[in-house]
Order: sequence, then C-alpha cells, then structure tokens
Amino acid sequence: MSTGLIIIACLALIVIVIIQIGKVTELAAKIRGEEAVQFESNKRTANFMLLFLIGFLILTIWSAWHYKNWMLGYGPHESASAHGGALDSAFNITLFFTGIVFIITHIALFWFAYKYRGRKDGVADFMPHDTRLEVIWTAIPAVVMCFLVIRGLVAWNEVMADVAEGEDSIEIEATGQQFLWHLRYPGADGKLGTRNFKLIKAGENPLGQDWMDDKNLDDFMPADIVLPVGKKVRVRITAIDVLHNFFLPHFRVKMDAVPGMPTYFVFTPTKTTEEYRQELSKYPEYQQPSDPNDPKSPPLWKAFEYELACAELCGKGHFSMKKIVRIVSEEEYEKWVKEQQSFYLSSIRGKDFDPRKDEVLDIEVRQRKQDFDTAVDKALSASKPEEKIIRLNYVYYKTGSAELDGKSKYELDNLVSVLNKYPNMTIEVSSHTDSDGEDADNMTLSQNRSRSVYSYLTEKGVAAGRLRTRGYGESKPVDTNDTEEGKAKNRRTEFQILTQ
Ligand SMILES: [Cu+2]
Repeated sequence: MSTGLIIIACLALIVIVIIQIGKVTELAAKIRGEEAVQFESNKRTANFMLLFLIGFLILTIWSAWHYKNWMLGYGPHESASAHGGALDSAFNITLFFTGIVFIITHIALFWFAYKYRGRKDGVADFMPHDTRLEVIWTAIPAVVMCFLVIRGLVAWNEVMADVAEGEDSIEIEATGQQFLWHLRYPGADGKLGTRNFKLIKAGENPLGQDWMDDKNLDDFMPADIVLPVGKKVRVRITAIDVLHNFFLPHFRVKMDAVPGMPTYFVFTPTKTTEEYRQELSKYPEYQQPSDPNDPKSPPLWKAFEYELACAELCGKGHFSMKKIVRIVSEEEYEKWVKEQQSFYLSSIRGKDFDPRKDEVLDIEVRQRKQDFDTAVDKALSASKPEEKIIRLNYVYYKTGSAELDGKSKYELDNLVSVLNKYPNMTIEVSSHTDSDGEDADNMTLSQNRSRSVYSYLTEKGVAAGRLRTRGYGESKPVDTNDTEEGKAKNRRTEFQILTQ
C-alpha cells in the first residue's frame, strides 16, 4: 500500500517537473523570439535522429553477428531433425527479404526526418497522388509475399505429412497438463492403448487409459523422452486442461496441445545428443562453465541436453514444463525400452481399482513361462539336490481344500511342457502349509494337494511313473509363521528334479 502511494507521489512530481520545464522554455522563447528557439530545437532533434540511425543500425548488425552462435539455425545449431533444414531455409529467405526492407526503411525513416526538418524558408512539396508510386509499392510486396507464402506452404506440407500405413516408425504420446508433461510409449506391441476422459482419476489413472484394452497393458510412462537416431517418430499430442504447446526447439518441432482435439507432429532425429555436444564443443561460446557460480562445473557443451518445453503460456507454473530429450543409438534405445516398466503392471495390477484383477493376462502368462523356464534351466545345471527344487509360484487351491483353482493351469502347463521336453526327467511334487490348524490336518491337506497336482499332470499325459508326491504339512517352513507374509510364503507347492 505504502509503495503504491510513493509511486503515485513520484509520478505526480515528474508531471510537475515536466510542466515547469515547459513553462521555462516558453518564457525563454518569449525572451529570445519564438521562431529561433523552434528551429534550434528542430536541429537538435534532427541530429539525434541521425545519431540513432547510425547507432541502432550498428547495434542490430553487431548483435546479430555477436550472438549468431547462440541462435537456432546458425553456428552449431543446425537442425537436429530431417525436416528442420527446410524450415530453417524458409526462415532464412524470409529474413533475407525482411532484412533488406528493415535496413532500407530504417535508413529512409531517420534520414528523411533529418533532411526534411523544419527550417527557415523551408517549403514542403505537395503531391496529392502518384499512380506509378502506388503501383510500385503495392506490386513489389505482393510479389515477394506470394513467393514467401507459397514457398512456406510447400515446406509446411512436407513437414506435416503423416506417417504412411505400415511405414517403419515409432508412435509416442505427449499430454500437457498444468504443469507437467505425461509421456507415453506403446510398449512391446508398438501400439498405444485407448483412452477415455471419463476414466481419468488423479493418482490412479492420470491419462484415463482403458485397462480393458490389451494395448494399454504394456504402455509405459517414462520421465524423459528417449528416441533412436534416424527413426521416424510420430508424436500424438493432447492436453488435459488448457492449451499447451509441444516444443522441441532443436528439432524445429512445435505444435499446440489442444484439449479434446489430438494433434500430431512427425519428425526424424538426425543427430544424437552426443553428436550435438561434439558440434557445440567446437565453439568458444560453449567452453564456459555450465553453472556461472561454479567455475568447476562441466562446460556448456558437455552439459547440453535437448529439451521439451511448453511454448504456450499456460499458467503460473508454465516454466516448469521442461523435460529432457535424449537421442541415442538404436541399440541404446532398445536397451532403454527393455528397462522401462509398464505403468499398468507396476502401478495398477492387483490393486483394488484394477478392473482385471481376477484375470490372468496373456502378458503375465508369457512372463511367467519365461521365469519358469529360466528357473528350470538353473535347476538343471545345479549340482546340489536342494538347488533342484522349484517353487510353483502360481498354483492356487481353494482355501482349506485340495481342489485346484482354475488359475493354476498356466503354471502347471508350464511344468507339463518341461516334462515333455525332457522325457527322462522324474520329479517329486511336494506341498506345504502354514502352522494354522492341527498338524495332522495340515499333513493330510498337503498330501492331498500334491495328489491334485499329480492328477492334473497325469491327465495331461505325463506318465505316472515319472511322478512322486509328498505332503510335508507344516514341518518345513521357509519363513516365520508369525506374520501373514511369512505364512503365505510357507503355503506352497514345489517340485524337485530327481533325475533329468
Ligand atoms: Cu504449458
């Protein structure tokens, strides 16, 4: 409040000073004769005009030259995408023409202001109309503009061409939200799953992915954009709340993210992050420390990262919508993709809000088979008998009963196929319980459970002579029986490879 008052007081003071100066000038004019003072003032202004003409022209040209290696499109900042060169040259051609016009108009404006200042005996020419002049200054800009617009359109159509059906490319998705980007990759199937805005729930399902769509199950949401060099990328761009803008300055990619209307941009990165750094390292501008307060920090070129920014002023946290973009070799990319966790499997699967929690998914069946085969291979090459025991992690029974749950069949089928693969293999199937209930009951239950597995295997054609069953009740715990977790570990069915 008080600051406001001070500002108002200052402004009032300035106004008073200006009025007073005006009065003094008026008085001086009366004393010396009005005309003489006017012409003197005209001359002074005209000289300033001339000074500004030269000074400003030098400043613009000097600064353009001085900062050229910091500007996109110049020095080390050649476009890092396949289409970027076309856009850069369109910009350069526009800059060439507008640059000429800028210099001519700048000189004419200030030179004329100087030359035709008010002078004693100076008389202005009067020219009511000149058709030739009208034609010239209409035709020239029209022709130049046509050329620029047509050239720009051609470049735009090239840049905006969508991916052709069946073309080798990657599709990723970027969704803007105040104030962050959600990135989504399609996972192993190469396809992004469907979304429904009605399913959006903060903390559970930020993008409204429909988990009943299998394509969603392997989609992953990384923190940074990582892409292989030389591969066509289609970015599907959406927004959840307000307008955002997906901007990759080094790749000349810029597209609005509009709520309710997906947009896209297709581009091919042509330089890895490392190659871009190497290019920067050749310029003295990029040798200074990346942190101005720490002279020991790595030089700017070494610390360089491509970035994703939001180029739409979307609110007060707008500045924080930055993400790192890494362009790597094809091999590095494949390795990175393998390390990524599916959002569904890591954050949704098995939770109360998982609509498919009672279902065994194809993706899990595949994963479990892989894990099972790996465990078998390990046991086969092991020498000690206790290392030849494999736990059947996904064999379930009805509570307190020996009846197999339907979901057990996947794991048991894995066992069947291993037994078919190794016809000389014989095994012992053994079951264990936790310590709840009577010892004798537990013993019977575990024996019956092993028998159930035996029945399943023989029904699938495994010779009975290759199987032995046992029940150990609660006699061989692998963990404490004092916690629910420990008890769950103790309740188990295993098999041991006897001969192979
Ligand atoms: Cu934004």
